[in-house]
Amino acid sequence: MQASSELDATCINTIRTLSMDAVQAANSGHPGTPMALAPVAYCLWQHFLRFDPQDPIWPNRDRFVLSAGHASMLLYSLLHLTETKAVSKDYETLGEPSVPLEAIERFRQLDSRCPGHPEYRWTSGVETTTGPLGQGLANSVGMACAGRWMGAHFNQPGFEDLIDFNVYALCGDGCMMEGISAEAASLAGHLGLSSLCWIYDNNRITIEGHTALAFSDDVATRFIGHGWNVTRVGDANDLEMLARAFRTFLRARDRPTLIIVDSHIAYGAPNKQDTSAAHGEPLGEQEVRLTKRTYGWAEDATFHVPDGVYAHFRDGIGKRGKDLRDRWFVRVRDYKAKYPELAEQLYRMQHRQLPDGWDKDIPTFTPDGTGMATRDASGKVLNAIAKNVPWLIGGSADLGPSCKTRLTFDGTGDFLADSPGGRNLHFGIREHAMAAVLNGLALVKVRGYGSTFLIFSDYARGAMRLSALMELPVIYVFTHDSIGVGEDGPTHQPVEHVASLRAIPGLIVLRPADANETAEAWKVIMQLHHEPAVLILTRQAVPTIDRHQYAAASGVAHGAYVLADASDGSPDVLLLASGSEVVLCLEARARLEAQGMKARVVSMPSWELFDDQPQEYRDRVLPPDVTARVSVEQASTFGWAKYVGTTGRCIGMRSFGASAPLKELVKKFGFTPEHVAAAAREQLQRVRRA
Ligand SMILES: Cc1ncc(C[n+]2csc(CCOP(=O)(O)OP(=O)(O)O)c2C)c(N)n1
Ligand SMILES: [Mg+2]
Repeated sequence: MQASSELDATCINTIRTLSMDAVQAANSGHPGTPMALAPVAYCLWQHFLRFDPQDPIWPNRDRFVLSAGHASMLLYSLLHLTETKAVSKDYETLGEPSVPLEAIERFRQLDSRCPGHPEYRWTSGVETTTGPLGQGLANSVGMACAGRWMGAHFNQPGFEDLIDFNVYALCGDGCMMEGISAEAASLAGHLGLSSLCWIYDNNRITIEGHTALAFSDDVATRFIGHGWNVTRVGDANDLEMLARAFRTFLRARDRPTLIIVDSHIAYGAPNKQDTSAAHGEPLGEQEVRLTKRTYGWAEDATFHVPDGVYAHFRDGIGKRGKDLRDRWFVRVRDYKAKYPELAEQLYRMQHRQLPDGWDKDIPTFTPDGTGMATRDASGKVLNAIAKNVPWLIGGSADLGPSCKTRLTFDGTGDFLADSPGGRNLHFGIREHAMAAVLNGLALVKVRGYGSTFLIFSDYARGAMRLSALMELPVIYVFTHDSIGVGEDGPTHQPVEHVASLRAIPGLIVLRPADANETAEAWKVIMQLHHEPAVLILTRQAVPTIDRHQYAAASGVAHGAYVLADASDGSPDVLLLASGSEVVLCLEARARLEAQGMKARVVSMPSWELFDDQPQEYRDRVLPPDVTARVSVEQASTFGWAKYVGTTGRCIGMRSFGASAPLKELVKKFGFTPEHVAAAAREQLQRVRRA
């Protein structure tokens, strides 16, 4: 490789000027970092990244994550100049470019393939959505875990390198400061993820100014402490040193690599280089011209791609990527002949399909007045499903024994540095990284689940929101779902969590009432392709409802269903509940019926699924003319008015909980059959008075 060939410089300056011009045209965005990191990205993409622009979803491609998502123009410029092709939602490569020049000209405008920050599923070649700093780094750890696991599972004698992709992530000071990067780095170091390479843009600038204001970590020492291989490039423009650093990474066998690159934000801008002003605002027309002059660029040319640039990328990453990709598919053909079952698994996994018979071992639970905790039912169902879905893997943030998410059947094992084929992941007490790692798994199409107590979903929320935004079918299992936790007290009793999860668009929240609803919830979840799901489960036992007496649990698929109706099918009052409060409503209903009042109990495990039903179904479950309504849920009442109306009554939590035996808590907070029945009676009186 020629370190300073003119063509290299032209390509690098094309990335820089496209980025400057796009930000200037949009009159918003972040020009400085793409300008500084253009040589780093160029060196990586042109000479190392195993990526085929013609087929940007080839399964064994190296992943490139731009964790510093504000530098999005860097990625868009690369996708444009490498002529990366668009891929349809059905995984078909389309002939058209993913990022045409017009998209760059319309950076940050409505419907442009170049939104403010990179968005997965919107722009082909964008491997994950980034913008919230640190998330991309943690995603990259998940991707590397997925690669590790897939290698252990799919690579076979004669096919030892079928899955061996590397994962590169580019980050800045902001990513380094965010706690999630520390969680993720600690986990990656522990697992010895040698396919992982982070590149840290050490420009010492953030929005408020010099990092001296808020950051003085010795990053190298910190990462050595995390068990990483650390190397340094003193000048972001030194292609030879950059190449050497990447080669050092490629030689690493037992640990991840951090490359610290010293750079100058807005490199080449005479008045803005090394200033925070270059971080998040356009350079200004005049400064753009002056910078172009520094680069030896035509000052009047905008969005200019000089002759030979496309061809140079075609000859570099284009040719190398296509050769690697084509050779890989030839190997897969041979693999298919030799290992047809594994090849079939790989295909289905990549297309988010399930194996035939995936649900055949899901148990049905017999009616039982004592019943079992829904977390226990979930553990049994999860194991029954995982037995038949080999690429369903997951774990817990150190609460596996409580959340019942451990896979216990033969051949599961632990996912560790020296046992990468294990299916039980151990995230350690790192909820935020756990959720982001799950996103990383899902981006590589490994089906992942993670568990903790519902209360600690707060610690994972930043990444959960991105599961939803990226439309990834990640599975969250959150147990200890309410004041049902009892003696642990208000620090461990979720109140606002269910409502706040329901508020995330696209996230399917399920809070099943008993063991059979839990089984049905898992069935729904496994069949989701583009939605993450949260399964909210009890710590304490709840009765297993007699489905001969009451409606079938398969109603869960509709989100809400009539569990027990008024004897004549024409109720005076509706009792709506989810989870552990459903049986409570059955008891209240019996009391009301004994007093001559006709009540219907609606089990409502999932608002999102119910809201998706046709109006006719929703009206059948919640007849509009029955306005006497009571909702019962051991959580914030926020949102229930949508179903009970402004005249209905919500029984729920309006304060934090308390530390006491559950028996006392249900009395204190009104979760007793007497209280629910009394509320229903009041509702009936109100309606009769009206
Ligand atoms: C979680 C999160 N917090 C805050 C922001 C807003 N933000 C965007 S970039 C940035 C500064 C980042 O500094 P650095 O990573 O050093 O990037 P540079 O300016 O060097 O490109 C901030 C605070 C964000 N995107 N994400
Ligand atoms: Mg910085």
